Amino acid sequence: MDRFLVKRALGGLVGKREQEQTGAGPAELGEEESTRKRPRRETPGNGADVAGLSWRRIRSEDLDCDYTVLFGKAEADEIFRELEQEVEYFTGALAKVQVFGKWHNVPRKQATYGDTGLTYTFSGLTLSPKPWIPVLERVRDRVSLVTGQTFNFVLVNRYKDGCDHIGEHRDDERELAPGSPIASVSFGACRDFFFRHRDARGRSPSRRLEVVRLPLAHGSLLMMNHPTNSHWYHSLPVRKKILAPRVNLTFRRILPTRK
Ligand SMILES: O=C(O)CCC(=O)C(=O)O
Repeated sequence: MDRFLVKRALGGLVGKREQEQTGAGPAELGEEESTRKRPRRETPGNGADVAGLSWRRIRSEDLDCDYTVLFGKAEADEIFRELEQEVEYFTGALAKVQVFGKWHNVPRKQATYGDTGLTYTFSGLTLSPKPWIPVLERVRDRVSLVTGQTFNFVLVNRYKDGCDHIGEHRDDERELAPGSPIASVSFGACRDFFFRHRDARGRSPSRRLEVVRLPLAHGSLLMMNHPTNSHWYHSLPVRKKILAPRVNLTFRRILPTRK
Protein backbone atom coordinates (compact mmCIF):
# COMPACT_ATOMS: atom_id res chain seq x y z
CA MET A 1 0.00 0.00 0.00
CA ASP A 2 1.22 3.47 -0.76
CA ARG A 3 1.67 5.56 2.33
CA PHE A 4 3.36 8.34 4.03
CA LEU A 5 5.44 9.21 7.02
CA VAL A 6 5.93 11.10 10.59
CA LYS A 7 8.98 12.89 13.83
CA ARG A 8 10.90 11.83 16.83
CA ALA A 9 9.62 11.82 20.41
CA LEU A 10 9.74 15.00 22.41
CA GLY A 11 9.15 13.49 25.78
CA GLY A 12 7.91 10.50 27.68
CA LEU A 13 4.49 8.96 27.92
CA VAL A 14 2.22 10.37 30.59
CA GLY A 15 1.30 7.81 33.24
CA LYS A 16 3.67 5.30 31.70
CA ARG A 17 4.43 2.11 33.52
CA GLU A 18 7.12 -0.39 32.74
CA GLN A 19 5.48 -3.70 31.97
CA GLU A 20 7.67 -5.18 29.32
CA GLN A 21 6.59 -7.72 26.73
CA THR A 22 9.62 -9.24 25.04
CA GLY A 23 9.76 -11.28 21.88
CA ALA A 24 10.94 -14.43 23.64
CA GLY A 25 7.79 -16.43 22.92
CA PRO A 26 4.57 -16.03 20.98
CA ALA A 27 3.84 -12.47 21.93
CA GLU A 28 0.17 -12.19 22.60
CA LEU A 29 -1.37 -9.38 24.52
CA GLY A 30 -4.74 -10.08 26.03
CA GLU A 31 -6.79 -7.02 26.72
CA GLU A 32 -7.69 -8.36 30.11
CA GLU A 33 -4.06 -8.68 31.11
CA SER A 34 -3.81 -6.86 34.40
CA THR A 35 -1.93 -3.59 34.58
CA ARG A 36 -1.18 -1.38 37.54
CA LYS A 37 -1.91 2.29 37.36
CA ARG A 38 0.28 5.03 38.59
CA PRO A 39 -1.33 7.33 41.11
CA ARG A 40 -3.62 9.89 39.58
CA ARG A 41 -2.37 13.36 39.15
CA GLU A 42 -4.31 16.47 38.24
CA THR A 43 -6.98 16.25 35.60
CA PRO A 44 -6.13 18.67 32.78
CA GLY A 45 -8.58 21.32 31.62
CA ASN A 46 -10.05 19.15 28.87
CA GLY A 47 -11.27 16.60 31.39
CA ALA A 48 -8.77 13.92 30.39
CA ASP A 49 -7.32 12.02 33.32
CA VAL A 50 -4.12 11.41 31.41
CA ALA A 51 -1.99 10.46 34.38
CA GLY A 52 -4.28 7.52 35.16
CA LEU A 53 -3.23 5.68 32.00
CA SER A 54 -1.70 2.23 32.23
CA TRP A 55 0.86 1.59 29.52
CA ARG A 56 2.03 -1.76 28.28
CA ARG A 57 5.45 -1.97 26.67
CA ILE A 58 5.77 -4.31 23.73
CA ARG A 59 9.35 -5.13 22.82
CA SER A 60 11.10 -7.51 20.52
CA GLU A 61 14.16 -7.21 18.33
CA ASP A 62 13.88 -3.74 16.76
CA LEU A 63 10.22 -3.60 17.82
CA ASP A 64 9.31 -0.82 20.21
CA CYS A 65 5.61 -0.18 20.86
CA ASP A 66 3.52 1.14 23.73
CA TYR A 67 -0.16 0.38 24.23
CA THR A 68 -2.84 1.91 26.41
CA VAL A 69 -6.59 2.41 26.50
CA LEU A 70 -6.73 6.14 25.96
CA PHE A 71 -10.49 6.74 25.99
CA GLY A 72 -13.02 5.23 28.38
CA LYS A 73 -16.09 3.58 26.86
CA ALA A 74 -18.45 6.57 26.99
CA GLU A 75 -15.96 8.93 25.36
CA ALA A 76 -14.83 6.33 22.83
CA ASP A 77 -18.49 5.71 21.88
CA GLU A 78 -19.05 9.43 21.39
CA ILE A 79 -15.92 9.82 19.23
CA PHE A 80 -16.81 6.74 17.19
CA ARG A 81 -20.30 8.14 16.49
CA GLU A 82 -18.82 11.44 15.40
CA LEU A 83 -16.24 9.77 13.17
CA GLU A 84 -19.04 7.81 11.53
CA GLN A 85 -20.93 11.04 10.85
CA GLU A 86 -18.10 13.35 9.85
CA VAL A 87 -15.32 11.48 8.02
CA GLU A 88 -15.50 11.64 4.24
CA TYR A 89 -13.86 8.65 2.61
CA PHE A 90 -12.21 8.30 -0.79
CA THR A 91 -14.39 7.20 -3.67
CA GLY A 92 -13.76 6.32 -7.32
CA ALA A 93 -10.19 5.60 -8.40
CA LEU A 94 -8.83 6.38 -4.92
CA ALA A 95 -10.88 3.55 -3.48
CA LYS A 96 -9.22 1.05 -5.84
CA VAL A 97 -5.85 -0.64 -5.86
CA GLN A 98 -3.92 -2.26 -8.70
CA VAL A 99 -2.49 -5.71 -8.00
CA PHE A 100 -0.50 -7.40 -10.80
CA GLY A 101 -2.12 -5.09 -13.34
CA LYS A 102 -5.71 -5.72 -12.18
CA TRP A 103 -7.87 -3.20 -10.34
CA HIS A 104 -9.61 -4.22 -7.11
CA ASN A 105 -11.67 -2.37 -4.53
CA VAL A 106 -9.60 -1.53 -1.45
CA PRO A 107 -10.95 -3.92 1.23
CA ARG A 108 -11.81 -1.03 3.59
CA LYS A 109 -12.53 2.70 3.29
CA GLN A 110 -9.82 5.33 3.58
CA ALA A 111 -9.48 9.08 4.06
CA THR A 112 -6.68 11.49 4.88
CA TYR A 113 -6.74 14.74 6.88
CA GLY A 114 -3.91 17.06 7.86
CA ASP A 115 -2.23 20.44 7.91
CA THR A 116 -2.72 22.82 5.02
CA GLY A 117 0.02 22.74 2.39
CA LEU A 118 1.09 19.13 2.96
CA THR A 119 1.13 16.66 0.12
CA TYR A 120 1.70 12.93 0.04
CA THR A 121 1.79 10.14 -2.52
CA PHE A 122 -1.10 7.72 -2.64
CA SER A 123 -1.64 5.11 -5.33
CA GLY A 124 0.90 6.93 -7.47
CA LEU A 125 -0.92 10.27 -7.14
CA THR A 126 0.21 13.39 -5.31
CA LEU A 127 -2.63 14.43 -3.01
CA SER A 128 -3.35 16.96 -0.29
CA PRO A 129 -5.10 15.82 2.88
CA LYS A 130 -8.48 17.36 3.76
CA PRO A 131 -8.32 20.05 6.44
CA TRP A 132 -8.64 18.84 10.05
CA ILE A 133 -12.14 18.38 11.44
CA PRO A 134 -12.92 18.79 15.17
CA VAL A 135 -13.26 15.10 16.03
CA LEU A 136 -9.85 14.29 14.52
CA GLU A 137 -8.28 17.30 16.24
CA ARG A 138 -9.73 16.08 19.53
CA VAL A 139 -8.12 12.65 19.20
CA ARG A 140 -4.85 14.07 17.82
CA ASP A 141 -4.56 16.54 20.70
CA ARG A 142 -5.23 13.87 23.31
CA VAL A 143 -2.51 11.67 21.81
CA SER A 144 -0.12 14.64 21.85
CA LEU A 145 -1.02 15.38 25.47
CA VAL A 146 -0.14 11.89 26.69
CA THR A 147 2.86 11.21 24.45
CA GLY A 148 4.50 14.61 23.93
CA GLN A 149 4.47 13.95 20.18
CA THR A 150 2.99 16.19 17.52
CA PHE A 151 1.35 15.09 14.29
CA ASN A 152 0.43 16.87 11.09
CA PHE A 153 -1.40 14.13 9.22
CA VAL A 154 -3.83 11.27 9.81
CA LEU A 155 -4.84 8.30 7.70
CA VAL A 156 -8.33 7.00 8.52
CA ASN A 157 -9.14 3.36 7.76
CA ARG A 158 -12.72 2.13 8.17
CA TYR A 159 -13.46 -1.59 8.28
CA LYS A 160 -17.20 -2.21 7.82
CA ASP A 161 -16.88 -5.68 9.43
CA GLY A 162 -14.37 -8.49 9.88
CA CYS A 163 -14.15 -9.10 6.12
CA ASP A 164 -12.49 -5.74 5.62
CA HIS A 165 -8.78 -5.92 6.32
CA ILE A 166 -5.31 -4.60 5.56
CA GLY A 167 -2.47 -6.79 4.29
CA GLU A 168 1.09 -6.91 5.59
CA HIS A 169 2.99 -3.69 4.97
CA ARG A 170 5.42 -1.29 6.60
CA ASP A 171 4.74 2.40 7.08
CA ASP A 172 8.15 3.37 5.81
CA GLU A 173 7.24 5.95 3.22
CA ARG A 174 9.67 8.60 2.15
CA GLU A 175 7.34 11.40 3.24
CA LEU A 176 7.44 10.38 6.90
CA ALA A 177 9.84 12.35 9.08
CA PRO A 178 12.78 10.03 9.83
CA GLY A 179 12.63 8.43 13.26
CA SER A 180 9.13 9.64 13.98
CA PRO A 181 6.53 7.43 15.72
CA ILE A 182 3.10 6.53 14.37
CA ALA A 183 0.15 6.74 16.77
CA SER A 184 -2.65 4.29 16.00
CA VAL A 185 -6.00 4.93 17.69
CA SER A 186 -8.88 2.47 17.29
CA PHE A 187 -12.63 2.77 17.74
CA GLY A 188 -15.39 0.20 17.33
CA ALA A 189 -14.88 -3.55 17.01
CA CYS A 190 -11.80 -4.99 18.69
CA ARG A 191 -9.55 -6.50 15.98
CA ASP A 192 -6.34 -8.51 16.02
CA PHE A 193 -3.28 -6.68 14.80
CA PHE A 194 -0.11 -8.56 13.86
CA PHE A 195 3.55 -7.67 13.56
CA ARG A 196 5.88 -9.90 11.56
CA HIS A 197 9.62 -9.32 11.27
CA ARG A 198 10.86 -8.72 7.73
CA ASP A 199 13.28 -11.70 8.02
CA ALA A 200 10.46 -14.00 9.11
CA ARG A 201 8.21 -13.54 6.07
CA GLY A 202 7.49 -15.77 3.13
CA ARG A 203 7.71 -19.52 2.57
CA SER A 204 11.35 -19.90 3.52
CA PRO A 205 12.15 -17.15 6.01
CA SER A 206 15.81 -16.54 6.77
CA ARG A 207 15.07 -16.38 10.53
CA ARG A 208 12.53 -17.60 13.03
CA LEU A 209 11.08 -14.74 14.98
CA GLU A 210 7.70 -15.00 16.66
CA VAL A 211 4.79 -13.01 15.30
CA VAL A 212 3.50 -10.41 17.77
CA ARG A 213 -0.30 -10.34 18.13
CA LEU A 214 -2.17 -7.49 19.74
CA PRO A 215 -5.95 -7.11 20.04
CA LEU A 216 -6.65 -3.41 19.52
CA ALA A 217 -9.55 -2.40 21.75
CA HIS A 218 -12.18 0.34 21.40
CA GLY A 219 -10.55 3.62 22.48
CA SER A 220 -7.01 2.21 22.47
CA LEU A 221 -3.74 3.85 21.45
CA LEU A 222 -0.79 1.93 20.04
CA MET A 223 2.44 3.92 19.69
CA MET A 224 4.67 2.41 17.03
CA ASN A 225 8.06 3.88 17.81
CA HIS A 226 11.20 3.95 15.70
CA PRO A 227 12.65 1.62 14.44
CA THR A 228 9.60 -0.72 14.48
CA ASN A 229 8.42 0.23 11.02
CA SER A 230 11.81 -0.31 9.42
CA HIS A 231 11.98 -3.95 10.52
CA TRP A 232 8.45 -5.18 11.16
CA TYR A 233 5.48 -5.52 8.84
CA HIS A 234 1.99 -5.15 10.28
CA SER A 235 -1.45 -6.30 9.21
CA LEU A 236 -5.08 -6.51 10.28
CA PRO A 237 -6.34 -9.88 9.00
CA VAL A 238 -9.86 -10.97 8.10
CA ARG A 239 -12.00 -12.05 11.05
CA LYS A 240 -15.23 -13.34 9.56
CA LYS A 241 -17.06 -13.61 12.87
CA ILE A 242 -16.76 -9.88 13.49
CA LEU A 243 -19.86 -8.12 12.22
CA ALA A 244 -19.35 -4.66 13.69
CA PRO A 245 -17.43 -1.77 12.11
CA ARG A 246 -14.11 -0.35 13.24
CA VAL A 247 -12.37 2.93 12.50
CA ASN A 248 -8.61 3.29 12.92
CA LEU A 249 -6.68 6.56 12.88
CA THR A 250 -2.92 6.56 12.28
CA PHE A 251 -1.42 9.92 13.17
CA ARG A 252 1.85 10.69 11.47
CA ARG A 253 4.39 13.44 10.96
CA ILE A 254 5.00 14.12 7.31
CA LEU A 255 7.86 16.15 5.98
CA PRO A 256 6.73 19.50 4.57
CA THR A 257 6.30 19.54 0.82
CA ARG A 258 9.31 20.88 -1.07
CA LYS A 259 8.47 23.83 -3.33
O1 LIG B 1 -6.37 -0.48 11.13
C1 LIG B 1 -5.31 -0.68 11.66
O2 LIG B 1 -5.19 -0.92 12.86
C2 LIG B 1 -4.06 -0.70 10.82
C3 LIG B 1 -3.91 0.47 9.92
C4 LIG B 1 -2.58 0.44 9.23
O3 LIG B 1 -1.95 -0.57 9.14
C5 LIG B 1 -2.01 1.64 8.69
O4 LIG B 1 -2.66 2.72 8.72
O5 LIG B 1 -0.86 1.57 8.21
